[in-house]
Parts: sequence; C-alpha cells; structure tokens
Amino acid sequence: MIRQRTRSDVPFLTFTPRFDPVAVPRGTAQVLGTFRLGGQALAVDWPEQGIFARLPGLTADAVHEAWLVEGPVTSGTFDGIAWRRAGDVLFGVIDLDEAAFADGAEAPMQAASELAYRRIFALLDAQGLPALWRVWNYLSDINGEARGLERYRQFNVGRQDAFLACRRGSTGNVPAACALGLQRGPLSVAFLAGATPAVPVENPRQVSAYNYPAEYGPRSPTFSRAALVYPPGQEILFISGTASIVGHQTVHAGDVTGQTREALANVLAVLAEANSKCRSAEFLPETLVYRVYLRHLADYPQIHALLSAALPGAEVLYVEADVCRSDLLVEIEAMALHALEDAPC
Ligand code: 3EB
Repeated sequence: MIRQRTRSDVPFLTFTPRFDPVAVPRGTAQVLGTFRLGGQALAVDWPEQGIFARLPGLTADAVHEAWLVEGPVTSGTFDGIAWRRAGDVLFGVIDLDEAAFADGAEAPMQAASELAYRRIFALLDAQGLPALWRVWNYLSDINGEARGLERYRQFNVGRQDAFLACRRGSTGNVPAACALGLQRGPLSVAFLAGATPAVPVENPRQVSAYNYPAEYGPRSPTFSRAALVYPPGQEILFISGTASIVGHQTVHAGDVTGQTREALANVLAVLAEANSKCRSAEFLPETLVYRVYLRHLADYPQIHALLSAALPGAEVLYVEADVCRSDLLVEIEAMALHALEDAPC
C-alpha cells in the first residue's frame, strides 16, 4: 500500500553551508538569517551574525551560511536585536559594544551578556515563542582578565543571571550553544528559537556544563551538550561546541592531536545519546555539518588530517577562534536536519 503524504515534500527550514548572499534563493524559500564568517559586512535585510575570523583551508576570504525557510516572513528590530520569523521559528542577532557599559558597577562583559540575554528573553516573550533552541556566542579577548576575572567567566555570570531573572532556570532545560573568542568585534549573540521546547541531550562522558564546579568560575555555563528541536515536520540536532573535556577536566593539554581525538569522541558520544532520543532516522556522523574552531592556525594541517579521515565526506568549516578555556586548542560543533516520518515510530 502506498502511504499517503500528509504534508509538503518541501522542508520548512533548510541550512545552506555555502550561501551566495547576492543570489536569490530558489523556489519559494526566503532567507531567515545568515552567518558571515570573515569578509566585510554588506547591507542585508535579514539578521546576520558577522564573525571576524580567518578560515584556514579556504581561498575565499568570507563564507556565508544561511537558514532558509518557506515564507512568509516577518522581520523587525527589538531593543537592538535584528530578528526574522517564519511561522513559529525565529532567528535573531544582537551585537553589543562593551564600551556602552564602561560606567556601571559590574564588569562591562558581564553587564553586556546579561543585557543581551534579557533582551532575547523579552523578545521571545513578546513574540510568544518561549523556547530558546540554539545560541551562538562570540566575544573578543575571551581568555583575557579584567577586574580579577576571566572575561568568559564574566560572560557566564551575566548569562546565568539573565536566565534566572527571566525565570528560565539555569540547569536541565537550557539551549545548545557555543562560546568563542575572536580577535575583535562586539559581544555577538545569535539565536534560533521556536514554540516547542527543545529536548536537551547531555554527554555521559562529561559533567553537564551547568554543573561544572566553582574552579571554572563563580557561575557555571548555561548550555546543554546538544538539543533536538522541532520545526514543523522536521527534527534538527544541534551539538554544542565540544572540546577535549572528560568529566569536567581538560585532557591532553598542549597536545592538539589528542585534543582533536577526544573532542571527536565527545561529539560521537553526544550523537549516540541524541540518537537514543530522536524521533527521525538515526543521525550519522558523516552527514552532519561541522564547524571546527582552532586556537592556532598552525594546528590546521593536523586537525584537518585527523577529521577528514574520521569523517569522510562531511561538510566541515574551519574557523580561527579562541576556545573558552586557555588550555583548550580545538572545539567541534555540529548539526543536522531530518524530515520527520509521516507516521510516528
Ligand atoms: C565546554 O565544554 C567547552 O559557554 O556556551 C562549549 C559550548 C563551551 C558552549 C558556552 C562553552 C559553551 O565547557 C566550552
């Protein structure tokens, strides 16, 4: 018997890892938002997160990645957040210049982080979209110290304060995320949000980041190791930035090959955990789209050799960035989109 299709074959949301911003998307798709890695800002009428970084292994000086969506879309700005929404999915970007927080009692990075997240939660409340699914955080000088505390740790204080102030809790049901340091630029927070809750996924090889002990800072980072999220008819897996951490400790300090292997083992462990909870077909490692952040460009040949052998055919973008612990040399994040079957399993 032929099973009747109950919905359109056109996926609602798609991710294009190599997007040409001056070409018009095919069919009825619209741009929901983009990431620009490297290059210069062009005026675009959708939210774009600019990531100032070198891209080893590429000749192009910039790469654009796009979330495309079956329209119609609505867009706006809200307290400095550029956002665009289609149906019940919203992508937004907020960039805050720390100089604006220089006169406050709190460290500027902490204040900027708290305000960015408070505004995001206010926008989501106003839009009636309660679920923060995935967050991309970038800040300059992430391992630098100011007022006696590392800037990443200041960022964590502000982020957790905002989650708690906005009554979201800071453990368990928290979004997938990454947090990386760049050579310059504002605090930049991009996010994808929806109406239905994300299903958080943790890594059995690691202490949950929200339970890290105080030796990593006065407040734990507020993110889950991965999240499964559900646009209409689809399942997306977001694997958060994943590094060479076992339990809560950095392992293979000073050994980039060891760190890359360990980070990959962690990605595969999170993937297995996600596959045990997912509602669509199993997610396979070679079919994910990866971003790999490396602290030192000189490590690119080793990292690339190892990952291209381990993940043949996978889509991988390499980005120069500082990982949030000064002893970490590499971090791997990944995602994939699946159609949900018509019939539940
Ligand atoms: C770690 O596992 C590495 O603070 O949002 C990875 C992903 C990391 C997200 C964040 C930090 C964050 O602790 C660092």
